[in-house]
Amino acid sequence: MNVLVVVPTYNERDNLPVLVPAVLAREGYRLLVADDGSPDGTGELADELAARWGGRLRVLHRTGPRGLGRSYLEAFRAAIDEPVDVVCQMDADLSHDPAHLPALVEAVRDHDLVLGSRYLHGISVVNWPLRRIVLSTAANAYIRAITWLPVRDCTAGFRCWRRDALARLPLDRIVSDGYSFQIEMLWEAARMGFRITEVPIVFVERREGQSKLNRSVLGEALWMPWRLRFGRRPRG
Ligand SMILES: Nc1nc2c(ncn2[C@@H]2O[C@H](COP(=O)(O)OP(=O)(O)O)[C@@H](O)[C@H]2O)c(=O)[nH]1
Ligand SMILES: [Mg+2]
Repeated sequence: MNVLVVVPTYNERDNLPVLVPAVLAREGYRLLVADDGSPDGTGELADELAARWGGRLRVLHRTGPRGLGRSYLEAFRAAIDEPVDVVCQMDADLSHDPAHLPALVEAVRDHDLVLGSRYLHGISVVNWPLRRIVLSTAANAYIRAITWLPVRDCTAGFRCWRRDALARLPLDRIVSDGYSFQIEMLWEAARMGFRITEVPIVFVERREGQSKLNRSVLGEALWMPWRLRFGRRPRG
């Protein structure tokens, strides 16, 4: 299977040089980095890495308003035109171990979307303070209660799509950013009747750089389930 891994970056210069060789160590894997003009120079560093890896690493330099959702949408639109079977998405901060990629890719053989889940067998997160565990599990329970999404980890950012399925998803309807983006994509996938499954991963909190989780990202994620459930979204 040909795999394209999409990675959004904002200030990840300490992490990207570790992530890139780990992903590209596998045959048939390519990378698309979507950088949002990181002030720390992650974009230039990604260009240097791209020169070293030939055509296997491409960099999308975004301009204009930054955002995780915006970056993913732009990268996914580029990804569905690529000659690949599978499109994966993961964070750049090494929270998502590339060693889990083959399990996700294997599971997508008979599914449309595979989630790398932190909540399949208890809670598999490393180095999270208790308040972050409570926040994330409570957020997931809340989202599932409102949306009835049939998965354990609705906000997972480690995912694997069949390219042809991703190409059918109505990307122009997606309005949100942050965690809310992951919820919205999952909702649209479920509405399309996609075959969705989860495989367990161990999530390790970043050691370098900073999380971009903030109040507005959280607020959007708490509001979005209601918008989805009652369909009060502007038509894209
Ligand atoms: N392109 C882009 N990437 C972002 C943005 N915000 C976060 N990211 C990336 O998204 C991934 C997850 O972000 P992170 O801050 O670690 O969120 P957390 O793991 O939930 O704390 C990382 O690879 C970040 O570099 C953004 O505005 N634009
Ligand atoms: Mg992170």
